[in-house]
Amino acid sequence: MLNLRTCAAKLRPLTASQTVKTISQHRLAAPRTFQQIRCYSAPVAAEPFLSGTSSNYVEEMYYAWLENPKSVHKSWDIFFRNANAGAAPGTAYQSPPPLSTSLSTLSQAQFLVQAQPNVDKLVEDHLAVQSLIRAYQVRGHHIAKLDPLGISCVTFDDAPVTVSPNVDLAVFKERLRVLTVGGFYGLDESDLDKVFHLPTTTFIGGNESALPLREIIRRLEMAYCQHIGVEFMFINDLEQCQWIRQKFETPGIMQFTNEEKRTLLARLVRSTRFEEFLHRKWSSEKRFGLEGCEVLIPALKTIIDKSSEKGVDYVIMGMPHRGRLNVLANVIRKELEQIFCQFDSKLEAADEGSGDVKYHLGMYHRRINRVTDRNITLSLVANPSHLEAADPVVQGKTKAEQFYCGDTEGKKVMSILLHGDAAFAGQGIVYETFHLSDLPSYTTHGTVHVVVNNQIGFTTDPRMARSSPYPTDVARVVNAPIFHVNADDPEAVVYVCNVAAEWRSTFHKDVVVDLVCYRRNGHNEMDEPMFTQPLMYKQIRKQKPVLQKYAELLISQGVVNQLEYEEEIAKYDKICEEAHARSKDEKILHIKHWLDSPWPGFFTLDGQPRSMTCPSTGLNEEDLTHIGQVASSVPVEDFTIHGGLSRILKTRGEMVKNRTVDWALAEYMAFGSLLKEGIHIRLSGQDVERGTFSHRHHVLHDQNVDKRTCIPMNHLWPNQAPYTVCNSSLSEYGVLGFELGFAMASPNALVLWEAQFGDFHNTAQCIIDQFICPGQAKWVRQNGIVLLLPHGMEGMGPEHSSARPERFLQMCNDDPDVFPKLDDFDVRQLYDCNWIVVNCSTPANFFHVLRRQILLPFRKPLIIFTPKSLLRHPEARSSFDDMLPGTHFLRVIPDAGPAAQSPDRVKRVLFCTGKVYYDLTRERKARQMEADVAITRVEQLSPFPFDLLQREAEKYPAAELVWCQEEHKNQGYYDYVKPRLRTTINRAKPVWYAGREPAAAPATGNKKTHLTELQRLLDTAFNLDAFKDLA
Ligand SMILES: Cc1ncc(C[n+]2csc(CCOP(=O)(O)OP(=O)(O)O)c2C)c(N)n1
Ligand SMILES: [Mg+2]
Repeated sequence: MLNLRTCAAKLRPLTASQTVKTISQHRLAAPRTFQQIRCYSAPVAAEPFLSGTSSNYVEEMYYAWLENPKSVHKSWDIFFRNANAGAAPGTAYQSPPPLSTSLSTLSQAQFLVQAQPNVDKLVEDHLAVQSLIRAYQVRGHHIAKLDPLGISCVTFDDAPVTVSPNVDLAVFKERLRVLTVGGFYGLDESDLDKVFHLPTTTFIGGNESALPLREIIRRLEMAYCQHIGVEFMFINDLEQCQWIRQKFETPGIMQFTNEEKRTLLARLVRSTRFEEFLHRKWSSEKRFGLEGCEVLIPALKTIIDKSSEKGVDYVIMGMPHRGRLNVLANVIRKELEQIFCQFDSKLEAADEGSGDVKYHLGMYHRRINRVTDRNITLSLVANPSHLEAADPVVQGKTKAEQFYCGDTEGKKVMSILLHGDAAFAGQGIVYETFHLSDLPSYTTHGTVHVVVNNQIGFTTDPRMARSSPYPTDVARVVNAPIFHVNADDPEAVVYVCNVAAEWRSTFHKDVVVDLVCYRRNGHNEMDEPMFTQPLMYKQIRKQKPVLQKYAELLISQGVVNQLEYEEEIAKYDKICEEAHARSKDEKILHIKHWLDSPWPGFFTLDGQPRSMTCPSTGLNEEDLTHIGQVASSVPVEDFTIHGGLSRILKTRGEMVKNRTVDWALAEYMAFGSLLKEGIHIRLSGQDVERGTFSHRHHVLHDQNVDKRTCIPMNHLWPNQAPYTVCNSSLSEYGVLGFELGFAMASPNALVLWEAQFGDFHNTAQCIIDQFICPGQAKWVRQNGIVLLLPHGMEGMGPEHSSARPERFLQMCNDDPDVFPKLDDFDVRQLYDCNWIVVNCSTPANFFHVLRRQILLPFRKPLIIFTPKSLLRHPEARSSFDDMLPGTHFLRVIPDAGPAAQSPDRVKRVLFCTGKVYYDLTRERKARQMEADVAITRVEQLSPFPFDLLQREAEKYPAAELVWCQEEHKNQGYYDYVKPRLRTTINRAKPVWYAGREPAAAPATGNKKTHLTELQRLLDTAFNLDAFKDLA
């Protein structure tokens, strides 16, 4: 918890240079006849009042004096004249002359000698008032009445939570002690009616520049200590701080018209009655109701209305379970019958796949915003149970939508993220997502975050769930202002939501609205909260629902009458009843109706692929050559690249002349050719621009000009699609989620995420397990994201070696025991699978699989285990011939040597995948066993190439079948491949294993052991007696 010491630290004033900047912004017109305060000829130590906090005040005085010398006290006038005249250190301050003496009659010398004892008190009082104002700005939220239950879970210190709003110094003494830490800065009862000049860092004065202390305190109380707690003074940008102060301090700024109040009431009616309706009809169904935070609906609608007014026409939202159905119904406006029919357990599923529970499904809806009369599209992204996992996905989708509509500043497309208090504080992905918010290739130009802070997470109290006072403290890292608001004050909520939306549209930065509320029921409707939170729930039972409170307020104000209120309720209840009646006609549940990202035009009207074929992924020689030439050149003038890179480009150029490609060039060819066809390509991940292994070099850096870069890929063709390559923050969960979201937005983009090393993908496991693997099954949503996972056992130790192929393969949905039907097999099989897993052994195949990803008539995630040492392996090269028109991705690469020429004589077929192929061929050659042992490469592991492998197995009737891998036996591919190979051959023969023993770690840390293990597996692979005794 925040203690007094940290509070005291927070009270530290702005630095003088900061203050000068703000003040100068506000007083640009002031003539600069005097040096800036920091440049006084009198050193700070020599003028005791010119230190720390007081220097701010002195600067205030100085600027006031510049504008009008008479506006400041005479003592200041003399001081500034003296200082301006170059008074020696310590002598500029002199006591003022007697009031009766005219200043003009005094000589310069006289200024420097006369004394007046009261000035110390005067300066101190002014400083005290300024400190007091600042204390309210910094710490006012600590004592604001934020908790509707009044049991505040937020303890900063012993601050009283509720204090009478009377401005009576006696009452406020304690309150101010808390606010100001060191007491009331020496101000006294007698000072309450003294008038104080207001600094430019406050707006409480309205049109007045000075106020009596009593009024200053009253206005600060109104601004900072009612139902809104504004946390913003940590923001580094002074213009932004001023903007917020102005929004909350300006007297009378929080005014609502009667019309606005009625709209707010109507929205609360809908929110409240929707939950009541569900409760009445399905009292024992889980719905994670919004009771206790019904104000969320008007809050979101306000943010959307205001954003629409500011020009936004597409809002992408992500949210957890709490109140999700209500948001679907009343914010996104999903047809109520579609929601209600989800409660009917007898409905049949129309779509293939698992489907998902109703409070996880997404939604996309375009409509007219009634308040602004402008079109608005709302999309709620489907999400798993895993709290906050959808955050980066929403951001990625938002970025993509901005990108595709040319919205470079986020003026048209924005995201809103909702959070629970426990999840917001607890889940690290929140932090990872915040850190994307200001990165050029990841920013969505400001997200409005709304926290449903019901002061509980399932059964756990905040004091056990977080170490920070608020659940929102994580947002401080990106300087996002945080507006805490008592959710039982709907007008305060709507006000801060308006400010939040305006903030976003003004500064394009994140902002947080913390709705401090309660949860009327248990975690879900079946739960008993009194087991664990008895006192809290006793209080909640006494709590009047917010709708009732607000209706009573408006009736008492004469804004509505009882009858109108009741009619509003009856009107909405009727809407619900009618929709319920209609919902009974629904017989089939269409998950398709819950799609969050439709791809218009990509599928047929029934949502089917336009064909079940894939054209050749080859490319004509001319294009291959052209891309190769650009890849080996610097396509801009006067650009000096590093000498080492010149050599790399030269080698590339030679390869192109020889009509060959290595891995990097193959990738270039695939990307470059798709860009020509209008396919946007986005490659993101840690250090992807150069490539972890220094092989890619997609961004060239001028060695002489700072930050001057060139991306040759963007200089390939006139009218090509743009290429985005971006080094990411050091996050896997956040960035992979983001790219997945980016890939959701359009089927006409190739979006790739590359792990630094393949094993690091496990810190993004939730995105893989919850979205990539089952996304289509749960949400009928396709996604063509590509994961590039560097993988290979190269003696680098337990880490950096394995991208864990076994994990991906274990999650493939193809049946190991069923030999599939083979009509239009290769594409149909891809259509049916949940993702594609490949490990290419040649650059050409890598080229083809990347292009196939786009040329397929549907989208599937693609997992590629990519090489490390093969990037530079002289044999891992491909000829242009393997990439020309008519060529395509080879799911299996059969042996093409002596073994294949005389297959009957072959004694063993080694099936393998990836880089071990090169070890095996080297060994085979060394042992002169090319006619005895065939080596078949399985390039596409999943979906399993049953058809081609059947052909391979049948081709060598006398051969033993062996699966060979460099990974340990319990890892890699063996457990996946073995049963499928057995099915392929109708279990006619055993499938033997040549590879490392089972192990806990993916690889040894000892180089020698590594080499010994490798030799041992090669010995087994080529020892034709190895399995004799086992047969
Ligand atoms: C990553 C993750 N861990 C655990 C859970 C289980 N769980 C579901 S809801 C919940 C409590 C959430 O509390 P909060 O974020 O405050 O939201 P509330 O339910 O109070 O609205 C938990 C722990 C989950 N869904 N996701
Ligand atoms: Mg909660």
